[in-house]
Amino acid sequence: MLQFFFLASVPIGFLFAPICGKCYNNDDFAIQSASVRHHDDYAMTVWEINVKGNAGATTPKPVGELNGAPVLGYVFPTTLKPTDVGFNQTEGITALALTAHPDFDDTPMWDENVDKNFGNDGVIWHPHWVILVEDKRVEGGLSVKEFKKGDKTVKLPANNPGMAMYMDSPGFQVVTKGNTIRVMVPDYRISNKTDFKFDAVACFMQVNTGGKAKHVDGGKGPKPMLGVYQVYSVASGNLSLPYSVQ
Ligand SMILES: [Ca+2]
Ligand SMILES: [Ca+2]
Repeated sequence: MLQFFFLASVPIGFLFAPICGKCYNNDDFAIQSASVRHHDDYAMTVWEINVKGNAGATTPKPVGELNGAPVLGYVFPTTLKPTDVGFNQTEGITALALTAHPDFDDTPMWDENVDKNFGNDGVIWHPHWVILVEDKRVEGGLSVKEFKKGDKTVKLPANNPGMAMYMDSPGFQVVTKGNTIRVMVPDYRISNKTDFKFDAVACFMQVNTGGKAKHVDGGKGPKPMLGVYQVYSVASGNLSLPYSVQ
């Protein structure tokens, strides 16, 4: 009982971590190589990122709110077209982002931790299709492309979480083991494309829902809904998307 009162009397701020992008820049995000291999027998590609440390072992500490919520990601920018994965044709880079974010769940159709609650899986590494665009409002220089709610020209894949950005939650299996994080993508989910190029990026992102959000850059100026604030490592070193599917 004493312990209960002690916990209950702790100001809420102490239960959550301060927002910190640099804190997560460790070997778990130091990319050493990346590959995408096609497996004829299973009609799928297996996408892998190898890091110096333990892939997926570091996840963000919750900050207790959606606004400013931290998101860590292993991202594969590709030369796939937005239409290959179910979006309308639009300018930007089609990327498969493996993410973890304990403050919110954006996979209402999936229950990745298998506890029958579909709304509590944000911290489990899971994939998103996103369209990335250049964005000078954030230090990482990229954000997920947004659109005006109700824009009739916008087409999103079936498992999009209903936000006004080019994002889908495709539900592909993600596995972390040792220094590797991998995701399995059935061929039909990428329009049977096996001739694309790709790169791999480890980065820190943050959500902005408007109002007074705390961002790692001090929150100067307007912010994107989901922006890249820090790039930890890039497989190619220069984001040239040099790698081919094997
Ligand atoms: Ca979920
Ligand atoms: Ca769950």
